[in-house]
Amino acid sequence: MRTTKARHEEYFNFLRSVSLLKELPEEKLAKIADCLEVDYFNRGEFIIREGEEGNTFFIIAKGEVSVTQTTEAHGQPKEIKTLGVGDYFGEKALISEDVRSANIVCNTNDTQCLVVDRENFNQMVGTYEELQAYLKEYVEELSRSDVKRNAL
Ligand code: WNU
Repeated sequence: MRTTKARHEEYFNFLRSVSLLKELPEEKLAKIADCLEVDYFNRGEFIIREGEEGNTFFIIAKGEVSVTQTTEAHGQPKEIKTLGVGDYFGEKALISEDVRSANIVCNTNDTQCLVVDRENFNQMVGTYEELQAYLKEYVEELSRSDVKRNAL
């Protein structure tokens, strides 16, 4: 049997390895480990669809996903990058208060994502100015690359 405590420790240790969160104090990481959910996906499943409303932030604990986006020039979404363990996604809809701006499609079976809801995301980010500034900057950069590739 895997106890609640063992699971908590596992998530805590994993969160500690995520570069985005490296500046957060341990108590904060422990809180996040307490409030996250785990979601499982198989190859081909959409984790996020562009245009939908979204209230969650994801960190990949296992597996790989593709980021795809529809542009003016193509009817089908095109892959813009892949993300793996320790990478994260879904922050843009939360930070820009907008709908999802790209698709996230699962590439590998038994992919595991740690999921943080908007309230906990705001608590995680809001109290750390550097983290907030970093993500805001990054999200603005994403918007600029969306414009460059003529994303719809
Ligand atoms: C991109 N354009 C857009 C990625 C993940 C985290 C950071 C890049 Cl800090 P959302 C769709 C998600 C979006 C981003 C992710 O896809 N994404 C991109 C792009 O070029 N989105 N519009 N590259 S990977 C990535 C930086 O997380 O958040 O909630 O859902 O819009």
